[in-house]
Amino acid sequence: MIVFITGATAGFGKATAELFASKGYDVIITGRRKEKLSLVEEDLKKRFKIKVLSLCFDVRHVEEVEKAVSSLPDCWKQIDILVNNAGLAVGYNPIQEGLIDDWDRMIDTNVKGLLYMTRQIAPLMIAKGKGHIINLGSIAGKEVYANGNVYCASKYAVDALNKSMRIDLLPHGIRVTSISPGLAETEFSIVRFKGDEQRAKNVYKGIEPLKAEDIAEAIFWAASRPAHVNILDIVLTAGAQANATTFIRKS
Ligand code: NDP
Ligand code: 8X3
Repeated sequence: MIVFITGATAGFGKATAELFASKGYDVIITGRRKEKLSLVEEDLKKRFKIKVLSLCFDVRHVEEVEKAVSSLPDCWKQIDILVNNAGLAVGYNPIQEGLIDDWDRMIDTNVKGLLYMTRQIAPLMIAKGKGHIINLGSIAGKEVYANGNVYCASKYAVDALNKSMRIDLLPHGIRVTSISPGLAETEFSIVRFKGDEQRAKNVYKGIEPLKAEDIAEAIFWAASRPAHVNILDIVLTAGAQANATTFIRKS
């Protein structure tokens, strides 16, 4: 079995690659940071004795996505599961102060990148007559919060795409699942706050957030249900989080 995971140099993607590898899957991992990608590849090969293929590209660039997928040897094109995970939040401004470049990065990565990947890989699954696409949504794609504006909009778009691609792909035996986590501690907030580690830490202050491994388990559970079971959406939060805006923080 082959699982293709975008954004596996850190966070959920890396933890998901490790979990699938530990279960004997061969994995295709991607990301833009070549060194980190190579380290993950070496580590997975060493620890799990499975096959690993790493592809270094930016999901925002359609030509890079097309080249990466078309360059796969035929045996690697037999993809069983695609995890559309690569994504990010950038900035935390009210709409009237938003930076256009931040908006473009989020929309181009979270929405267009996911579409470019799906457009390349869904036909390979259709040719096999089966497959499973797992999209990383978010609690931010269910409810909005102050200053979340464009990030929330990008994840609402993922929610809509998840529902609509499920309809389009149903006749082809392809299951489509959304995983929609709340606060989880990864590189996410460091990226959102552009390297400000203290500000990133404050996001999780007084809370035990979800860990990348929790999300990996949800992804693996959805992917490993028998063929007659279709998991539409898993929304999961930390124990101290009730919805997008309600938390209990210990002082
Ligand atoms: P991380 O920042 O830890 O990891 C993000 C991954 O995405 C990295 O491997 C990064 O790799 C990759 N990535 C980002 N942009 C691109 C790009 N343009 N092209 C290719 N790869 C890219 O974040 P998380 O693991 O937390 O986030 C993973 C997904 O989960 C995202 O879609 C995020 O929106 C979503 N999510 C996160 C939550 C959280 O609280 N952490 C909660 C809900 C959803 P590289 O930099 O090497 O390219
Ligand atoms: C990430 C979770 O609540 O920071 O998608 O938007 S949140």
